[in-house]
Amino acid sequence: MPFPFEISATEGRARTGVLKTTRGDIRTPAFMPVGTAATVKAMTVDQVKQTGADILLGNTYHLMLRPGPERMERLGGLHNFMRWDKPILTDSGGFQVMSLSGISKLTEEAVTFSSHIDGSKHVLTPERSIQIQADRLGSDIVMQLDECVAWPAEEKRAREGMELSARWAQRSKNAFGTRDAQALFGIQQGSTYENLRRESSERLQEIGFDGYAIGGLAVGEGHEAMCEVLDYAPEFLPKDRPRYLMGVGKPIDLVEAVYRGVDMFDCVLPTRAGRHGQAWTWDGPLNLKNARFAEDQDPLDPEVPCPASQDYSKAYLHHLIRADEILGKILLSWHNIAFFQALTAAMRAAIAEGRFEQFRRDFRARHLKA
Ligand code: PRF
Repeated sequence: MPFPFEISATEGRARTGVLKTTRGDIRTPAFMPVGTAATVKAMTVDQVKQTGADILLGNTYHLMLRPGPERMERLGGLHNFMRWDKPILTDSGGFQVMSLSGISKLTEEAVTFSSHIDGSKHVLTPERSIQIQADRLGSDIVMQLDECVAWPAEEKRAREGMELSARWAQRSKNAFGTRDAQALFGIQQGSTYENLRRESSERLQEIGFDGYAIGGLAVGEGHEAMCEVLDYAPEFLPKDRPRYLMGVGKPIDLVEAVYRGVDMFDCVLPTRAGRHGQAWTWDGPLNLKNARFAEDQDPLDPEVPCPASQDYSKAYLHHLIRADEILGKILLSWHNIAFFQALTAAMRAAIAEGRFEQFRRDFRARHLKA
């Protein structure tokens, strides 16, 4: 395994530890801010670093369309291009094809799609996705190409997607080979079917990956249904490798997933919500557009170690958002990313100190009270 994963404490199914990469340690549970187009929207990499993020997520789909993988390689890879020297995990592209591109065609061989930018036609195979991620972008953690079946799905359809993902897992592994300084993660699929999730996990483990993701969740099934799948899905994966729940989620989703044995997360929520005037706090989400903040002199959260959280009044943020000023989006994105990092840091500390059960109870009581 290229990257040791050292679990330092557990409480029930929850774990805390460190994934040690050549570009630095990833403290788990970890939240990865999303840097879709080689930028965490509205933030400098120095700001992102200050929030305590150990790793960013990048997207094959976006970067292969613009600026293009070969150009990216000539420019020294994604880290050099965007000036981020810590680890980067890249998603493989299939999920973004399904959610963003025009007409797409899925066959055993590849996914063919037209660009959401200019309509141009592109083909992504498992092998090409690995080549773009590992060799052109220079990603530290590479994801296999998979198929995320839409929810709800009948079992037959869910099985097809799981089986195609398993065959693409093998092709991805063959294309990746073994590397010292880069990791490859497999992706469990199977929709809401326990037998499919189990079979998916077994097939991935036979191939052997450096880490394992849980895909196909947070696609419309809702928090309760997702938690029901997470009651069993992480347990099917190896205890000694990191488990990554893709595209999740709200703070309550993170807490409940960590409780069930998940180690890593990514989501556009903090930055997207920030651009729309929503601030996430220990007391839940706040809509800064709301007139009740017009003369509120308090900061968003004096305890979140971030200038955006401590130094600006809610009245000022309310004004910036109402006036559609760029700074409003910047400050709320910054605060939200800092809050998500504070949340994962608090979970790590709680697990390390054996009080995660209590943390979860307190969090639920405070966060859901509204
Ligand atoms: N597969 C991949 N990326 C993803 C997902 C998936 O299932 C999801 C589902 N929440 C988000 N991002 N490759």
